[in-house]
Amino acid sequence: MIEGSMNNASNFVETVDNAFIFIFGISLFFLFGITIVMVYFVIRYRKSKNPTATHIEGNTTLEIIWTVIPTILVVFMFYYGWSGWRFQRDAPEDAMSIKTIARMWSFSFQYDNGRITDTLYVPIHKPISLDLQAQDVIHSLYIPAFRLKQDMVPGKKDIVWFESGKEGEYEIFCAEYCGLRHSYMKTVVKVLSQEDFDKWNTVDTTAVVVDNTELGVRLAGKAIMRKYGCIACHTSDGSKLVGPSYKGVYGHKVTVIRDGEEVEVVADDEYIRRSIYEPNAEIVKGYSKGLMVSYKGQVTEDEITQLIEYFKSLSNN
Ligand code: HEC
Ligand SMILES: [Cu+2]
Repeated sequence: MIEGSMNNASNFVETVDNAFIFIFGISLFFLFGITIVMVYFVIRYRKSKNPTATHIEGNTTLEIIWTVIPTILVVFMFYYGWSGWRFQRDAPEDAMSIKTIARMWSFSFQYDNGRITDTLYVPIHKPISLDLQAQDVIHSLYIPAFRLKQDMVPGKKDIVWFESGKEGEYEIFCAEYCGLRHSYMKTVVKVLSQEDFDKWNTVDTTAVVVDNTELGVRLAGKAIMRKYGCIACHTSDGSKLVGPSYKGVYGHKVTVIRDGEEVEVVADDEYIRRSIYEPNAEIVKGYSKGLMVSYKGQVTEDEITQLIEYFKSLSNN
């Protein structure tokens, strides 16, 4: 167990809170101190009591005092802040690594066994290191209860870590404005006991069961859409978000812009696969290029097949 994680949501709560209280306390002290002295002077040296102003040349002792004391205070603030930050940077070697992906507009978490989720599950009393990757624009992983925040910059590899000492559910936000549906990038981290975590981690929900009933197909499709955050931009009810709705797409004619030219294509299996693996090769007319990133290497062929079945079911009625 890492020092400081005992009963706190994370091992950083103590250091961050101490630095905060220290800085806040000093600021409060000076706010009141200066205000009181100022008010006192205004009254004490008002015109009726002190009609002629005194010319003061300076006072070396005072100058030294008000330079040295604030310098010492600021150095302490820096020390507190810096030591807390250093500690957040150095993940222990035995930390469990979870790949954390941010894209417009969702987070997803990928575990060593290949499992991908939109909620972060972690065991209690175990150091966890999050391997951060932004796929499109700058995002920022923010877990207020853990006192943890780190920008996620495309092309830059950053790692943050934590150890939680308190089971529960804590909010995760994106703290860097990343476009239209930025505020939808919220999810949670669930801190479980080791047994519950192991149980969760062995029951495999990645392989969504497909039976051939319409309900089965829809459940599987919805689960995949949630897992990869497609629902940030697409709906299944016909309403437009950032991308077109899936309703009524399959088997119908779609007007797309390919190499700057408008062409009509039929949305068949191949078209759907291309839309997911090379989304910017053909842009549906009326929508913007560059918003949807390729899901090659993430969405598997099996999942594409399931999605196609799902889209078919949305176009049948
Ligand atoms: C950041 C927003 C965003 C996300 C996330 C996103 N898409 Fe898209 N998608 C778009 C936009 C915008 C278009 C239209 C432009 C284009 O053709 O690339 C589009 C187009 C499509 C099309 C073609 C639809 C049509 O009407 O012809 C399919 C299929 C598709 N997306 C599937 C997916 C799947 C599956 C996922 C998740 C694995 C996903 N998208 C995630 C924005 C997004
Ligand atoms: Cu974001």
